[in-house]
Amino acid sequence: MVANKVLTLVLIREHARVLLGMKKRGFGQGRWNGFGGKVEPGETILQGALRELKEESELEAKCLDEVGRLMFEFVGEPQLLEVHVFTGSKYEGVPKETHEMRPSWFSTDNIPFREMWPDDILWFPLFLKGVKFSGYFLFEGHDKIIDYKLNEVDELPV
Ligand code: N91
Repeated sequence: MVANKVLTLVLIREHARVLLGMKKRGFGQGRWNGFGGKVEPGETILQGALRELKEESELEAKCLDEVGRLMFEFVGEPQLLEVHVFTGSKYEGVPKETHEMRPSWFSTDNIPFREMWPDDILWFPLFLKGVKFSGYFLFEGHDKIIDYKLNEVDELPV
């Protein structure tokens, strides 16, 4: 059995806007993403989320809440991606372009779904509604979802 790869995804939300970053390299390149990445050995998932946010945007979040848990499977790849979705609205700093990401604020009624991962249009409405959610997406390649489950939940799995 292969262990899941644990990743974080941070969506900074302020009033009616959300901060996304255009991924300039690597996995997800050319798509607007939240900020995040792999959790390193020795750090908690929350510490990983705070670190990746700082590395990719130069923002220091004062508080992050976990609001979603998404599992991604890619046909032909044995390892599942276990993505912990965090949000927060209190931070210090000004979003800056880094070697990884070009940040930009988007109005919550103008999220650029056509330039995002195809699952985002399915779960973002739950995120924007402010409820917790849990999902599983099976991808063929990086553009096609061939199966999925998505639920609003009271509590995220531990
Ligand atoms: O970053 C955002 C907003 N979404 C996101 C969706 C994904 N679907 C599959 N993967 C690997 C994703 C990463 C981020």
